[in-house]
Amino acid sequence: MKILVTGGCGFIGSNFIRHILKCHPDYFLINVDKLTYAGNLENLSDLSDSPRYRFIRGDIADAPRIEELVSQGVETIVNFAAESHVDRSIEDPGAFMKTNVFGTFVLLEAMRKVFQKRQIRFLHISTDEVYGSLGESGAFTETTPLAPNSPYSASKTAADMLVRAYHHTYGLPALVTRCSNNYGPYQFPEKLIPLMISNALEDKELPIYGDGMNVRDWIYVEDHCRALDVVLHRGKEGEVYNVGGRSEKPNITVAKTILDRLGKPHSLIRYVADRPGHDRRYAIDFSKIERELGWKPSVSFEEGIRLTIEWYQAHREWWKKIKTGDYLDYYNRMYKDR
Ligand code: NAD
Ligand code: TDX
Repeated sequence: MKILVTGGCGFIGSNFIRHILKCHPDYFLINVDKLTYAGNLENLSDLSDSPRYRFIRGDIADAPRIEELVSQGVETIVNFAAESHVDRSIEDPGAFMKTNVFGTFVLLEAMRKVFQKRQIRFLHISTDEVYGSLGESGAFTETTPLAPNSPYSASKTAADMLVRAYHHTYGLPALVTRCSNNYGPYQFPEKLIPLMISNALEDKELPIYGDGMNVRDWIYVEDHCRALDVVLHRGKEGEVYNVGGRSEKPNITVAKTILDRLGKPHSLIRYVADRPGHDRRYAIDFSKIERELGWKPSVSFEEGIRLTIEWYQAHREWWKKIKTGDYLDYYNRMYKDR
């Protein structure tokens, strides 16, 4: 199979590319990535000589470029490309609309031009954040009304709705997955877990928003990649599949777990002003994908966080290189005097 992956130089995309090449020895992957601040060629540098992998620098919002790529016998498009950080969407939402909404529209239009002539499918990678925020109990199912609260989640919701409309109106063969918070190797250190690990390793403060009791449902990235593999091959077109980790944790527990495992003091934790509009709790009901496609998460939080901490300890060069220049400007804007 020939797969066009978008945003493959980011965190989940790079793990997915490695997963697919390992599990499907006859597949060929094209990775189109704009290389924004979050895209990093080093995430896939081990594949540069692979005859089954090709990297192309490009923007999913560039329609002629995308049409040309899709015309090259691609059988599946897996759309990871996105602006993905909620805090950055609060600071400057424009790029989120351009990539997440307009970029998805460009991909769907390219699909519309070819899907009736040949076999092609579209797998859109969405997020649990489209459902909004939960109270103390309950979990998001695929039929939970969409109620996004941040510019990021609003842009992801708009993209989901475009995918839905293209399937409904044109019969375009598309599937959507909505996953909870991923963690693992190659995650950009602006997100909670890699930020906490790398700051702790440098004996820097761990900034915790609000009261630290916001809850996320953590999933190890390899489990997410396995779910996408299953949906890609056996999912039903027009359907949405929730993917979750069955690992709900308050942020403060995550921070303390990391400090304990690294033998660092809890005094490194600093409570800072809350994120505006901060969603309180996410939890995923993944019984549909479990029942229909036989997937469930296999890595416990304890195991996943151990593997992740070990990876960041062993790859200091990777994140130290990132935590310079523009990143430091961002970090100071976000956290200094907060
Ligand atoms: P990331 O920020 O690490 O990577 C995004 C990648 O997309 C980068 O390589 C970037 O260069 C590329 N990109 C951005 N704009 C582009 C454009 N216009 N054209 C081409 N490439 C572009 O993000 P991630 O955490 O790997 O998330 C990947 C996808 O999964 C996103 O769609 C995100 O919404 C979704 N998702 C993420 C999580 C999570 O916990 N990280 C959970 C659920 C869903
Ligand atoms: O410094 C921090 N301190 C803090 O308390 C950061 C960066 C985060 N937090 C909190 C905010 C959230 O409650 O930790 C939690 C996780 O934050 P992020 O890592 O920024 O993730 P989140 O906002 O939950 O969104 C993530 O999950 C869903 C991804 O970034 C999205 O791309 C995905 O769709």
